[in-house]
Parts: sequence; structure tokens; C-alpha cells
Amino acid sequence: MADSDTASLELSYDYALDRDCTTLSRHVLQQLQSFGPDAQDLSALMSRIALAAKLISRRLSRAGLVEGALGFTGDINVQGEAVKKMDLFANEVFIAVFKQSGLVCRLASEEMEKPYYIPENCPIGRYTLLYDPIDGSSNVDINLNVGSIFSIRQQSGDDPDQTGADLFQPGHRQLAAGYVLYGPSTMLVYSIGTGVHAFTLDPSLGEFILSAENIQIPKHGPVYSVNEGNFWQWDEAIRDFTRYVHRHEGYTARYSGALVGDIHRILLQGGVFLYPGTLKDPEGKLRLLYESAPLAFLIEQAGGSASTGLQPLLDAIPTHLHQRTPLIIGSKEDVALVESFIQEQSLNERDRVMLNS
Ligand code: AHM
Ligand code: MG
Repeated sequence: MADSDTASLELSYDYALDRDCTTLSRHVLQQLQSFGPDAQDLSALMSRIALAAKLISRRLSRAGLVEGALGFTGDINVQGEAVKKMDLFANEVFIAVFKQSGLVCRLASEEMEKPYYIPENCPIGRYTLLYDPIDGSSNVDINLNVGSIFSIRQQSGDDPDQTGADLFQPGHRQLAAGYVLYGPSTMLVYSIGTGVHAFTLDPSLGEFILSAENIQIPKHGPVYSVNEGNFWQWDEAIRDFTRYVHRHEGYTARYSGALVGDIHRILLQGGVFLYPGTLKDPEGKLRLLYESAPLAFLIEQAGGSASTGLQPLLDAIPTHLHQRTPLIIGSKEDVALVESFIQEQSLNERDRVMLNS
């Protein structure tokens, strides 16, 4: 073998090895360019989330074979929704991985009415983890993709009533956010405010390995993702937007019933996801603190935008832990297009009121 061949082989080994060693915890430290205590904390938090993701992924991958993985528990959660066994399992997994971690004093999730305290962590655990353990759980029993969504915030108060009141802050305050997509492969996509990065779980290593760095969402994309079964329950503005995409070439509908998968597609290919308010639920379905805000943080970090229709989503301040909010999220130009229909409707309404007064 010529010297140049040996050198290039060594280079490609180096590259492959270096890539395989870019685990999540190492990546966080690289991003922050620091080994200081805050960087170490964030790195440790992300590796715990990765461990939760691996445990959930393992159970999902065998869900049809093991006892007690599929179906409902028979309980109704604080949202008034039937709880799936996998919701409960995944909720417990996040609690278990953060116990005795010294990292988070409190966890809050879709499945728990009040925040869950880990008193032994509280003297030193300065963070709160907000999460949706299994997002899109209607997909679990039919073996389609689901996700987990997470957000890390600084704990900024004592929270004596244990209502999580100190969390009622805009989404800009998130320190980190992301999701895990349990699809054909398991991916973890995260941001700590330094861009958006994707990791793929290599089952042979049991590690999340960096697979895409600094992801940028296209400015415009072909996908619109919305549950059109709610068409007659929407405001006229959302109906007008839908009519617009029906009448113009270049749009395609994609909706999986699992937000994380739909957002992942839009992050990579561009487009817009909407869950607007309906007659029955004027605030829509999605919860601000542990669904919409983390995804908005991530999509903005990738150069996209997110809105409630009335304000930037990251400016929205909740008044309670499980608050819902309408969500329009994705490529900048597509979100702006939806907003333009909403603005037009509110101008028309204003004119009508003025004419009648
Ligand atoms: P979940 O967290 O209880 O599963 O609910 C959230 C999910 C989202 O993943 C998805 O976009 C939406 O609910 C689907 O709702 P619908 O069936 O009303 O379209
Ligand atoms: Mg959810």
C-alpha cells in the first residue's frame, strides 16, 4: 500500500473514531467551551436525559412482546386524558434517572398534577426538568413513532405552595430544550442556546452519537401539518390559510398525530405545524411549558419561528403549570404566512365593529 493510502486510511479512522466519541455529554462541554460548574451541570443533565431516552426506547422496541407495555391504565390524568401504560412508565423513568442525581430538585410533567420534588437533591439541585414523557401516545399501541419532549429551567424560587409558580416565565428563560424521537432509529435533538444538534442512538454502543450539527430549518417548506378534522372548529383565519394551501401548488399535508415526528420532519425539510384553538378548546391542545415552549426554543435556535398567533410563543407567560396555548411553528416564511391570515381577520373584525358602532 502506498504511503498516501495509509495516511488517508488513518485519517478516515481518526474521523470515524472522533465522530463515535462525540457523545452528548462531551458535545455539551464543547458547545459551552467550558469545564466550569454550570457546563458540568448541563452536561450531566443531558446525559441523564439520554439515559431516560435509552430506557424508554428499549421498552418501546419490545412493547409488543412484554407484559404490561401496551394499552391503558384505566386512569385519567390531570389533563382529562386516558393514561397509557407507556405514559406512566416513561414518566417514572425520568423520575428514577434524576433521583439521587443531585441535579434537579423538581420535575414537572404532563402526567403529574403538581411538580414532583426530590427533597434529597434540593439543597444542591438548582434546576427543574419539565417534560412530556410520551408525546403522541395514541401512536404507541399501533407501533408508530412517538417522542419525549424536555425543557430545563433554572429553579428561581422556593415554590412553597408547590404549584411551580416560579416557572411562569417566558420560554426565553429555558436553559436547554429538545426532544427524543422514537422512530426507525432513536434520535435526540437538543439545544442549549448554541444551535440545534441531533444525536442518533447507536444500539451496539448504547450511546447517542452526534449525527448532525447546527441544523438550520429551511426558510420555507412544502409541508403543512395540522389535524384538518378540526376544520369547522377553527377560526376563519386558519380555515383561510388551509384554503390557501389547497389552492396553491407546492404544498403537501403531513400529520402523524405525534408532534415530535411532525416537528422533526419540518425541522429538516421546512414547512409549518399548527395546532390552533378550536370551538371546544380555544387554547388548542398543546401545553405551553413542556410541549410548545421547548419546541419553540429549538426551532428558533434552528432559524425558524413559533407563534401563538397573537404573539411570539417564547413571549407567552403561563398562569398555571398545565396551560395550553395555540401553536404555529416551523419555517419563518410559513409561520409568517399563517400569521398574516390571522392579522387580516382581526383587521376585518375591527372594521366590522367600527361600522356597527
Ligand atoms: P399527548 O401528549 O397526550 O400525546 O398529546 C399531544 C399530541 C401531539 O403529539 C399531537 O400533535 C396531538 O396531540 C394530536 O392531537 P389530535 O389527535 O387532536 O390531532
Ligand atoms: Mg404531548
